[in-house]
Amino acid sequence: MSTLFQLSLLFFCLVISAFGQAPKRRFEYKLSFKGPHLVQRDNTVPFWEYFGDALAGDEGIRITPSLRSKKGSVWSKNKLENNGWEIEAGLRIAGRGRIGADGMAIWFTENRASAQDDPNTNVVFGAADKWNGLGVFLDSFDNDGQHNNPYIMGVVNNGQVSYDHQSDGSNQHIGGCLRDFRNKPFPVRIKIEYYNNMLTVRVNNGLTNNANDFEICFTAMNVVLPASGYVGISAATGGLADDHDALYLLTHTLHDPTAQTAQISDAEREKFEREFKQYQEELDRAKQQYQQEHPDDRMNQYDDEDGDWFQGQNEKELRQIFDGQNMIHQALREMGRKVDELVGRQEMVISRLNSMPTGQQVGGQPPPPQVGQQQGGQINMQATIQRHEVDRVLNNQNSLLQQLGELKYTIADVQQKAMAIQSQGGQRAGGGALQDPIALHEFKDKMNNVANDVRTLLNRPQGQVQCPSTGGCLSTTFFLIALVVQFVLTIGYMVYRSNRDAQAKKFY
Ligand SMILES: [Ca+2]
Ligand SMILES: [Ca+2]
Repeated sequence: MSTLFQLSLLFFCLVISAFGQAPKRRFEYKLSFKGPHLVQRDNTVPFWEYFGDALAGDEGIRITPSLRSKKGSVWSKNKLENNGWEIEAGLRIAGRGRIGADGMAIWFTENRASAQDDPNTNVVFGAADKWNGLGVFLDSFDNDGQHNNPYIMGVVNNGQVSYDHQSDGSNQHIGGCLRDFRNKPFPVRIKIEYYNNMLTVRVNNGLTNNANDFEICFTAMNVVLPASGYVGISAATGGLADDHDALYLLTHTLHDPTAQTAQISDAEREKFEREFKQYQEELDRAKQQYQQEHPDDRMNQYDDEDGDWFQGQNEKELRQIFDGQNMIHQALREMGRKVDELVGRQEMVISRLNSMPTGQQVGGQPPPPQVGQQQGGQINMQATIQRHEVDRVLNNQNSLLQQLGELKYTIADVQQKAMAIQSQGGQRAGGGALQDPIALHEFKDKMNNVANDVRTLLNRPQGQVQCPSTGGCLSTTFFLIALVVQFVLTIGYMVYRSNRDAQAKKFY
């Protein structure tokens, strides 16, 4: 049974190795472009031709500016002639609006644009309709109102069918995926692979800058494309407009790794690489010469910046933020790794510690007494030390509790005394009417004076009083009554005032 299993596993591995072997890739520099130094002095891009509103810069080709109703395209001068290939394009689609239009397309078609074309016929994202080959569309605008744009999709045409814009090609595409590709900090990258009649479109939606970050948008089997075709990128704007930039396009041909022509391919590759290197050197020389001739030219500024040719200030800041976040992310990952390492070490130490007493017990036979005593002594000592520490902590806590209790008693005592003082004060304040001996004495003196005055008046000889003949003179009885009323009022006022003072004191 196990032999059968091993045999089947071996067979499975052989099958995997036979079919899973990656194709050989060969870079096609005549079907590729990439900045910097993209344009030559005569504003042409080597091996490429651009049409319509497209404009080539040093770091990329602006297929359309963000203006209404613009169309542009860029096409390879040479044909891609291989039955397996991979095209990777770096694009930037940016606009101020929440919605953009119309979109962009990457082409592999039998025919291409020419200078004699009527611009009105370029109705499919800036290129001609009824194409023969493949178009991978980045459709920004939602024509059919299904809320499924921006959308990336592939449409294969045999040269007979008109593209249906009104339905956003929903019945014509062979696969697609919903991806927001507008206004991203990094270039949006589309990788189209055609090999063994299988078409795979992978996407990086411009949130990371890592070279290998791609996710599959769609895969389609049994796709038949022309044996050779031009490679192109086109774009169009409508009532709404975005900048559509093609930053680079890299083409590789894919070859069967087991084919006999591998040796010849290597030789060819070396030759092409040599040619490419010579070409690059030539470009660098031309650039240096240009810089010497035009030392103040703005072009020099762009040379120091990496792919920033089309970037505004905001995009640059966004990109810096994303770079910073990437760095933080990396640092966090590194920290996480170190923490894992530490945890691993700690576990190792713990497991070793645990194994020490167990080993002693499992040993079974009584160890030599000295060694046994030493080990036991060590372990006991560790335990005792720990017990001491715990005891000390407990003692500290107990003494702290005691101190807290004492503090509580003291506070209660102080509170009691304060309350006693308060109540005493209240009592004193309550008896305020009897408390004012000085005032009473004064009052008594005044009353005495009044009484003396009254007595003096009463003791005066009657004859000296010249009463008027009329009854208007003050009678003695009336005067005494008035005096008593005044006395009662004064006493009442003093009692009232002392009560009020006592009440006021209570509040403080
Ligand atoms: Ca559309
Ligand atoms: Ca739609």
